[in-house]
Amino acid sequence: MDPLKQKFQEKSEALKIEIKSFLKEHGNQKVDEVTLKQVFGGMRGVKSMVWETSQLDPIDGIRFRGQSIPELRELLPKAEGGKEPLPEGLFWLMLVGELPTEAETKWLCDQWKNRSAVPDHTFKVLDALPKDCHPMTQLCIAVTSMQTDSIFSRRYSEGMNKNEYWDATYEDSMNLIARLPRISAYIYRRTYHNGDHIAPDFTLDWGANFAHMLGIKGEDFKSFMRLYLTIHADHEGGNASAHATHLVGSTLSDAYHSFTGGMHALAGPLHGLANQEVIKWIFKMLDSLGTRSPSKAQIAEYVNGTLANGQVIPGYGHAVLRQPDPRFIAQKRFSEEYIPDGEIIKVVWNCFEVIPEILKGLGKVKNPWPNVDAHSGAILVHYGLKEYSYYTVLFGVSRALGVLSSLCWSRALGFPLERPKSVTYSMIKKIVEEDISVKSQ
Ligand code: CMX
Repeated sequence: MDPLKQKFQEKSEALKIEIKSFLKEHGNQKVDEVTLKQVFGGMRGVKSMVWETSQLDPIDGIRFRGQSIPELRELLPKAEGGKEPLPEGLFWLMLVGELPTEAETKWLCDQWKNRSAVPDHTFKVLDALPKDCHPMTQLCIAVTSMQTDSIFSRRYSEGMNKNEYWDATYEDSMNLIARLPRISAYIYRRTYHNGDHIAPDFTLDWGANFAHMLGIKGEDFKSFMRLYLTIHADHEGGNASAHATHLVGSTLSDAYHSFTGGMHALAGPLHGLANQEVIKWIFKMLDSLGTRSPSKAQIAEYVNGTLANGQVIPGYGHAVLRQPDPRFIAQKRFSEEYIPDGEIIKVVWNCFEVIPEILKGLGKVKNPWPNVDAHSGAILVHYGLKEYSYYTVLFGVSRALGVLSSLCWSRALGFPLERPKSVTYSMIKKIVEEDISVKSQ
């Protein structure tokens, strides 16, 4: 058995036993109460799922196995001569809860190279799609087309013992993650570069090879991709892409189907698609103002116009966070170091100074601060990746690391089919009326 799988098996078996006896003793302990507002309000904050790989605090932001983004930038192994963390190291950390050594990270990097061959039919399926098919649609179709290779599906149909679900899920997850840069770069090159594809360079790590296959040159872009693919990887379990992956996976759909479910959720403008919407909104603003360096007063006027049109300001607000997103701050720090004079980056920074006050003034926005999507587009544009319809695919490649490592945990811990209870409005009214009548007696 490979060393990562071995570690995962030992840790997950121990936790499974512990949880079983913990539940036996404390199974009826209340962990939450649900209000009407939460039932109607997208289940905000309802504690109803176990997710081991990361945890989100409204003020401090995301922690991956307890480590913040600045800590990860220090602690995770780096590429030779590079300063940014390798996403391979983050996957190891999320899967087994230990910071990997340089050698372990190199082993994982080699594993993903060895597993990266994409079936021919996936390229044919992609080539059959119109070029103006949205890249997220292409990604979902490409991943689904690779389901033909699912080890979980094959072994399930052969009568796999349920104690082996985790093993088959691990194999599928490792293969899928290994292939994602290749299919995603293929989507980019066929959509925007006349199908002029670039072969993988197996001397490079996972993130740098992705940068290479996209055709964007330079060491700084490779560094940015390593950082980007690390910070977008996971945001605990309740966000739409993670929750969708978890829900689909709970039916024992394999990793390909489950991840595609997550990607369909990521493709929505209130979630991952916001990264394309941000830069689109910025360029529209610059066009309408007729300048590449608008004043803060001009930005404020444009923001008010967007709000008056009944639209949200993309890249701002969050369902959980109540402070500027540390993922935004990490990208700002990167830009301050590598691109201090970037024209569009300065627009993003000025927006950061203007937009929160305006959103606060509306009196209803719970978090007026920028989220992860507010910054990435300006950096990508700077490096020449200007086709913003593609941006959510980059987010998706990274998100695979978190949702698939969590899928492995769900199968290892034997989590059941997810099946919450829905209610009708009249049922809710009855609950409220009965409560009022009991209290008035
Ligand atoms: N611009 C304008 N209005 C906003 C807003 C924004 N950026 N963020 C929230 N609001 C509004 C909501 O639309 C809601 O208005 P109504 O009561 O009229 O419907 C009100 O403020 C309260 O919303 P909230 O409780 O603060 O926010 P939610 O938890 O409901 O929604 C989110 C969170 C992210 C969907 C929302 O802030 C938003 O639409 N932001 C813009 C899109 C975006 O950047 N999404 C990316 C999030 C990160 C990611 O997943 O990638």
